[in-house]
Amino acid sequence: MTTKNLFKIALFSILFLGFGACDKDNDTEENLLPAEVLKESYTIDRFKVLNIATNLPNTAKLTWSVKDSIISENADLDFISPFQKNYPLTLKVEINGETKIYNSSINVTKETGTYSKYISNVFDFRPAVGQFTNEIPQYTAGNTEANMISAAKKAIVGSNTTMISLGGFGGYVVFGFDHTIPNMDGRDFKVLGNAFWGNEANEARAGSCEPGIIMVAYDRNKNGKPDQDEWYEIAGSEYFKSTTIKNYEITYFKPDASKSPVAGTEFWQVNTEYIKWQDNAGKSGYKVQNVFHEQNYYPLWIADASYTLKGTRVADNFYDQSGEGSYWVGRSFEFGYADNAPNNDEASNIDISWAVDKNGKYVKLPGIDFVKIYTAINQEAGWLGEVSTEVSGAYDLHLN
Ligand SMILES: [Ca+2]
Ligand SMILES: [Ca+2]
Ligand SMILES: [Ca+2]
Repeated sequence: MTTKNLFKIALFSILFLGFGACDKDNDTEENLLPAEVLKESYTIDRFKVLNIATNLPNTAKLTWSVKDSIISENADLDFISPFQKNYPLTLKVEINGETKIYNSSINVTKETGTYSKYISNVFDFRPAVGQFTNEIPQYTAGNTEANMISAAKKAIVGSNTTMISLGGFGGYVVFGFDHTIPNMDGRDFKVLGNAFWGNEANEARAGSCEPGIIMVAYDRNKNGKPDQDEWYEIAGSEYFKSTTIKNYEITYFKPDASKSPVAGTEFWQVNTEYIKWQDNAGKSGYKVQNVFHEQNYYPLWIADASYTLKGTRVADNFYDQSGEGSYWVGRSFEFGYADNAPNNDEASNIDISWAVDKNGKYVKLPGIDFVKIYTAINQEAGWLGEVSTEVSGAYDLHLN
């Protein structure tokens, strides 16, 4: 045998034994946890979600902590912070009676550029029929839906806003922010409207309160837009009550211009059979045209002869406080709705932790990127007209 061949055999043996040893190690350590699960450190900008995936067996129990606070018990960690700061991170993994601790850190850096705490974009706008529809924002002949979404954007983006009206039940707007609003302890963002208190000597926390349902979305797939499966409803104070109707649907029909107005008995009733509506509970009727608003109440950019809006319907909150039809007030709900309390009231602030899934189960979102608001009430408050949610902006309570 040549020296060269001997060398080859020796090398082969070393490789073979080497692999053999490796196999043996794997056999004995099969139940042991890997030496490394986390990187030494992570870096993420403020107001951005860092996702750390572990790929451990799903029988493992994970506990994520920053110092003494447990921040998650999920397989993946979604971490977000509004502070430029370094966080020591600990992951405790328990499996088959074995426990292992992994240490890392998260370095939260200041973003380049400047975030706005206010709404940065409007994605969709479709009001219900209403006495302010086609006026707030203003419709001009030939406007398309895209034009009206731009008009809504002009009204509610940034700090210097005006207002949009969502009309009656189901009318909605969808907007977003240029960063993720983090879900911190307590309330996280404010929705601005035009609610105000009435005569507080008669009743406290009642007045022009026109509640809107708030939905939130976290941009989990990071495509910059809200996808259907990313939406969750904020379960406000009325959510679990038996008087609240889930999956309510209402269809509004375009007014028939050839039909003569049917005046009512009250001075303000110009046409009591103005806009026909029909709901998914088998009820139908007409929305009244009043003397104070002469424009068409049906969105003029919608060519269809009818359209349907849906969502959670909350019980009527307006009543005639005067007893003679002259003074109507709406009761404010305790928490979790838009345009339900004055802008300086705590009730206009929303906690992302109130979000629930379709089955009413609370979900834990790291933060939110998008908000949808729609009118929650299907009520005509006498001469005041339909209860309609107004939106005049929104902002992140954690960004200063
Ligand atoms: Ca929160
Ligand atoms: Ca998305
Ligand atoms: Ca209002």
